[in-house]
Amino acid sequence: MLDKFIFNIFCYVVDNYGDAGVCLRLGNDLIQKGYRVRIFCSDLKVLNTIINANDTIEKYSFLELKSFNFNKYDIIINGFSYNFSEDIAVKLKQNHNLIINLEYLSAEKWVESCHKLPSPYLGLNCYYFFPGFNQNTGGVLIEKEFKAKFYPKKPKTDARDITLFSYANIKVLDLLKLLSKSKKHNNILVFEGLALNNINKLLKINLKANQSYRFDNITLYASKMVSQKEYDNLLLASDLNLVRGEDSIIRAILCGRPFLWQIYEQQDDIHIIKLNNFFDRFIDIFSSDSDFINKIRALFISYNNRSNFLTTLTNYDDIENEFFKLSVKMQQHLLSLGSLSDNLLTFIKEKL
Ligand code: TRH
Repeated sequence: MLDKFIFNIFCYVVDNYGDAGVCLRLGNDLIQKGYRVRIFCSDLKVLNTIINANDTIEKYSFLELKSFNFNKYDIIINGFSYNFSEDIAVKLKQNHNLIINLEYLSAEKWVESCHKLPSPYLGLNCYYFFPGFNQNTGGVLIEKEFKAKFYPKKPKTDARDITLFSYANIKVLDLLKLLSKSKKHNNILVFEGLALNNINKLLKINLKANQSYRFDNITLYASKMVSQKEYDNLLLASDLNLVRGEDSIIRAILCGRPFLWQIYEQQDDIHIIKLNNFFDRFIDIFSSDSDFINKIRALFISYNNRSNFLTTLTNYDDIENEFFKLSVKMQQHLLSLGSLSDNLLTFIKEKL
């Protein structure tokens, strides 16, 4: 039924890579499902940093939006409720185009009551669509290709492979101290940009991409940013992933491996409320694991610089096995929600 339709993703990049990351991932997943997809991006440089070598998505800049002629077979996926101008709205109104406001990921309860509601923006044919962590939301993006690459993993006995993608974060130092007490050697891949700058500042070193630095039982390997698929593969191959925004955290969960989330900071500590809601949603599902989930919650809160819990832990080794088991449960739960792209396509078919 959707064969003749073209998906147009409006991707307004506020900051960092997550906005482009989510839009690119959704676009590629729709292409895999046989649809034609165009992406209009406000920052093609950001998009091009993470785009994969074989991606066939059609790319346009935001400037091109103004002169673009949409027809009735265009569906608009408006990434994160971008306020596009009235002249664009007039064109979309003429064709009665379906517009989906794809929202930010949040585990807050209110999301469930707003998911799929009409959005009154400029009188357009527009609906909210919320990713999320239970059946009352759109779920998260799960590409078939990603699922096929998954393999179960147990922690290795002698070494631990870790990826580090963070913002400025003083608590990375506490984490390194904790890892240095481990019986295992820690190989940490640090990505260029905010994560590497942070490490350099904390350790007073000047590590550059393709260089390494060893101290205690830790070796840091600095890396340039890689394509999104390469990044996903690195997460899959690791024993612990230190992630940050909404796209990398979902990948980390889907890998079924332990992870720590440095959540994107918002005013008035809203991000800490979101972080707590995230754990609440998992306690809703795995109530018998609530003690351990709360321990991991405390770890995350501390990693986000709201407590000193990290310094009270004697050894990461002590929690690693249980953390692996919990991570697999979280992964299985997300998989059970079905892919956001399928949930979205079902919704679109209802609305056309
Ligand atoms: O880049 P981010 O910090 O983006 C953030 C969040 O999305 C946040 O929710 C949003 O509000 C804010 O930006 C404006 O983190 P995130 O979401 O994890 O996105 C990173 C993307 O970059 C993700 O798609 C993975 C990708 N990536 C690569 O492709 N290659 C790399 O080498 C790395 C480290 C990441």
